[in-house]
Amino acid sequence: MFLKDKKILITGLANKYSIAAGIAHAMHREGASLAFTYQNERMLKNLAPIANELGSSILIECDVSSDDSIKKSFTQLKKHWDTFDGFVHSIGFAPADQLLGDFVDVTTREGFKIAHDISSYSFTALAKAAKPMLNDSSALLTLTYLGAMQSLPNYNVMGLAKASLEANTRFLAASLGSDNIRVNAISAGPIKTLAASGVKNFRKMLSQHSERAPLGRTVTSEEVGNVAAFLCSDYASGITGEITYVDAGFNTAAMPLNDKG
Ligand code: 0WD
Repeated sequence: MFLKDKKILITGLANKYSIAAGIAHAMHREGASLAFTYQNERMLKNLAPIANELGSSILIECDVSSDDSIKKSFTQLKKHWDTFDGFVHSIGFAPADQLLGDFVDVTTREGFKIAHDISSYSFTALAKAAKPMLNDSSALLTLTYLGAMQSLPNYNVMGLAKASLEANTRFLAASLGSDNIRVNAISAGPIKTLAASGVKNFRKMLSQHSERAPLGRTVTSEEVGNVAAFLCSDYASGITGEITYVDAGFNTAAMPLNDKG
């Protein structure tokens, strides 16, 4: 129970397949009290039973594209928790037309703006809003993907947004370090979720991942959840500004082993 006495806010739990669901389960298992935000009314239907199962009745609407919505959501949270110990930012978005086709052909100024706003700036925006309520030894966590470091088909402008998110993690870590607030990211391997289904040929990504990854498989949301729980716990008190890969080793292998000739 290494998160006993920790209060953690979870964002981006769209349904039971969300990575945020795996994280919430692991954090609950380790004794954390949880609160959740949801993007809009439509998301509440899937979130409510999961939150209930995890002993939480704190469900707050928060659309991270709006400063007003973020402000209102923290005012709401304050009614339940005077202070808390961190949040998980599990939010990413780019318009569908940005994730289909050749990068140069499909990327637009508007698509770039939206992808960076929702997938990267929102992490800063949430940190800004949360800061006055964060306890000593708090931890913030976001979810990134290898597309920040290496190109791949169709991921396109999301790769740029994830690169921004990773830099964001380092700058937030530097900014909040003096308050003893840690900021980290998990770079997860591909997992079949709602957001992932927006990336064309995602199934092919999964099978290629299993071929090249040293562990010979993909990862689960539960595995990501376990690392997330650790990173937000005091056991990780010496870790900040770090991108931790939970990808069955995929990023460490240049070629599949069965290609050795
Ligand atoms: O393979 C994967 N699934 C990977 C996902 C590999 C590596 C990283 N990630 C990242 C994603 O990029 C994202 O940052 O993990 C994070 C969580 O993604 P997920 O669990 O794969 O996807 P999903 O279950 O769809 O949750 C993302 C949610 C949204 O769901 P949809 O699919 O309806 O957009 O992000 C939320 C929303 O609930 N979201 C927002 N929340 C508040 N305000 C907003 C918004 N404006 N936009 C999206």
